[in-house]
Amino acid sequence: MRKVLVTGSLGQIGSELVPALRKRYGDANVVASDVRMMPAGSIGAEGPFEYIDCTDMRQIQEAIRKHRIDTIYHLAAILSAVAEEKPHIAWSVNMGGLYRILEVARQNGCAVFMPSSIGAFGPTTPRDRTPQDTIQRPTTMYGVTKVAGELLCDYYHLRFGLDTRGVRFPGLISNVALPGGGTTDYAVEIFYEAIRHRHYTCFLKPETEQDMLYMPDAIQAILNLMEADPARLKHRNSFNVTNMTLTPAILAEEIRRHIPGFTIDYEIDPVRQAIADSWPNSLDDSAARQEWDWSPEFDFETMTRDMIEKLSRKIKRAEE
Ligand code: NAD
Ligand code: AKB
Repeated sequence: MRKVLVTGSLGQIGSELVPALRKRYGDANVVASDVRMMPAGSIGAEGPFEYIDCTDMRQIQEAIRKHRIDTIYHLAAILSAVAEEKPHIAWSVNMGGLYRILEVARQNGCAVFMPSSIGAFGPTTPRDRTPQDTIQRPTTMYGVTKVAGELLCDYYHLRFGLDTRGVRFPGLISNVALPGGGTTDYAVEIFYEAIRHRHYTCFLKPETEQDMLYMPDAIQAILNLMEADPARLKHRNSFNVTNMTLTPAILAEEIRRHIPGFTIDYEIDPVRQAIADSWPNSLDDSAARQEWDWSPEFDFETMTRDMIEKLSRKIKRAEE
């Protein structure tokens, strides 16, 4: 049975990954951690939780030894929009944190999962169906840390034999935790606002194309990649994974089919628009399909229906 540590576990991905890992490996075998304290009744409650700042080697080392951890899911990071506001902090957390996680993993023989992003590509990358192996010259601090992180994980695998694996996620759409300050956040916010107010003001232009993935498929991708036969993996860090190419206008139209009268207008945020314009429109995920049988379940229609059903119930419960 694996003994798992999840860093940054109170964020958008961790809030759904921790319960999925606990279902698979048992509550006691999955240690959640974050630099924020766990709010009462949240995901850490049914299993162990540790306060860990991923830039603090001692805190990571102590938790790994105390819980005899063999696998680390390293989610702690600063996302793209916040990283442009605070590039020095983004460098320190995204690079400094990853380096320390890899070092402690090397000393203790742990496997490491690190999610990269479409943000690891830049304006000179082919924009449509971006290949697995292609030009990576990002122009954002987030992208710089993501491409360097992919290379660092590859280095630890090649040089020290560490079992490092990762995916490049597009924007993730989810209904458990809100996103943490990225460029694709509109695709989550729009659902909350549509249900609450039947109106959303979007910070990206209506025609901005970006790939998206629904969180249940993202969680399945993480679980499947980490359990994949290593002999089949030619690319380790990181596999393109994706599901649907959306624009704010297309997503708004689909939501309107479920919530008649929903309206959208646009107040463009130049910083986030520039980040989005520097990223690919869509990804080619055939390497993930070939090497570990990646195959998402949801499509645009089923994702939208599921989001609206789940969020409507959640918002109604919160208002009661
Ligand atoms: P998030 O912002 O929702 O959560 C990140 C968590 O990290 C937060 O709970 C935060 O408190 C914690 N954190 C910040 N600094 C820390 C530190 N110094 N030490 C420990 N914890 C710290 O992010 P997320 O969406 O869950 O993303 C997790 C990972 O997945 C990140 O590497 C992100 O780049 C990547 N990713 C996310 C998406 C997405 O759409 N959500 C897409 C591509 C890649
Ligand atoms: C962000 O917008 O920063 C993230 C990502 C795609 O990496 N959602």
